[in-house]
Amino acid sequence: ENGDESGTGTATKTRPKTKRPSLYRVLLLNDDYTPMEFVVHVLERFFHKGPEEATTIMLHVHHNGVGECGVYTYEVAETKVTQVMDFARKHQHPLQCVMEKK
Ligand code: TYC
Repeated sequence: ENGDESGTGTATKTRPKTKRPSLYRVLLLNDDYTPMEFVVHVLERFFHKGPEEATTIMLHVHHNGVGECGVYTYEVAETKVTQVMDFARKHQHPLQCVMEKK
């Protein structure tokens, strides 16, 4: 009967609920046309990768079809996807970026 602040007579616990946010992977998809250097630039600019890790991720996507750029909460992941898709479109590259729940 503790922690029932509004006094409904309900037995509640005082422990504050800290629900952890769901996490989402942001992925790049391979295609035949986007230049490798452009993909490396995207990974550096939007995902804060250094040149070495960016190149490793780009080559992983090139060889495997898909690869992870980072893991974020929903709103951050959604923003990354929009930023990458807008940047690719602006440069007329078919690069695709998507998010998936972990
Ligand atoms: N396959 C592309 C090429 O040969 C390079 C590339 C890598 C494209 C990763 C997209 O997400 C990608 N130019």
